[in-house]
Amino acid sequence: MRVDTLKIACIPAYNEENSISDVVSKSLEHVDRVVVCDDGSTDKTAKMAREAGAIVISQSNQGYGAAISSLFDYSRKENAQIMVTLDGDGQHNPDQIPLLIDAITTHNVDVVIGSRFLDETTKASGYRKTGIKIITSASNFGTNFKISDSQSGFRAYSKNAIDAIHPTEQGMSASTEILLKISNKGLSVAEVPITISYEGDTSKQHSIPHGVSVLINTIKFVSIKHPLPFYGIPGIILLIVGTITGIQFLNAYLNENLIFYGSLLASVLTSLLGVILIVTSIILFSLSVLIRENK
Ligand SMILES: Nc1nc2c(ncn2[C@@H]2O[C@H](COP(=O)(O)OP(=O)(O)OP(=O)(O)O)[C@@H](O)[C@H]2O)c(=O)[nH]1
Ligand SMILES: [Mg+2]
Repeated sequence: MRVDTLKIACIPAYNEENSISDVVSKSLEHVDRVVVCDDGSTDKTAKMAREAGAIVISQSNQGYGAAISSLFDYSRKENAQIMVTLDGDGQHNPDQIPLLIDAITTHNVDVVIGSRFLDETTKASGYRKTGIKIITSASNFGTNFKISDSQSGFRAYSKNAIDAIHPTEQGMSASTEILLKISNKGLSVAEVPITISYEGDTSKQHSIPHGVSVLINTIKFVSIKHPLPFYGIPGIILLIVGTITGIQFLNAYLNENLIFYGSLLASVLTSLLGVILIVTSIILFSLSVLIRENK
């Protein structure tokens, strides 16, 4: 194997003893090395992965993002030219690894995302699809990308991307965090259609709490990246509403000697909230400019 063309498949796996052997051995047909990050599994995931030919990184259970971060560190240290990530639960088809690698080598993009929504035959259930679409729209707002599947774990990263991205989110929000970092670093992204299997029990977490927590984190990332519209616009609207209510209160008091305590309270509270949001947007914006300049 020539080190200057090293291609590694990286698989985060948590209690995947039923599927990991198959994923590892099929992946080995398309890359030089397969690395599994076993994140404190309590079953035979590590043993099965090793027997199937993978290098296994073991660590205490910290979450999907922590495993992805260790896999980035490994690929960077080994000077990998291409790193492909795929799930260990068998939902991704390792025979599609070349589709992602080819997009990097022939089109010279930095990151390729395998999208389950570009292939008509994908059978994602309605609410799961809706959830991913909502998260993807929020993520696209933050990144200015126009991708269709921000939550796909089937991705390929070029050496540029491996060197530039250091994920810090420990949980499932790492997929969005990485997209934000790709956008901040000015790396290029493309999508290729992949298939995904929803047969059997593949989820590590219940879909709804999982989706809600990823959405909240996505909004957090986006709000930090675009503080002026995110906090400033609602702030201005609240301040306008507060001022109008205040004027109405004063009008009634001065012209008719009536005191509407409700409007007085509403006016003070909305104006105060508006001012807090406007100040927050300015502070966050100034901080982000400072950080960017320091870089
Ligand atoms: N190392 C590690 N891997 C994890 C952890 N949680 C999930 N994974 C792996 O990450 C992959 C994706 O996890 P899933 O729970 O299937 O998440 P998902 O595919 O986005 O969700 P579903 O569509 O509901 O299956 C699988 O290979 C899991 O084994 C973790 O805490 N540590
Ligand atoms: Mg899964």
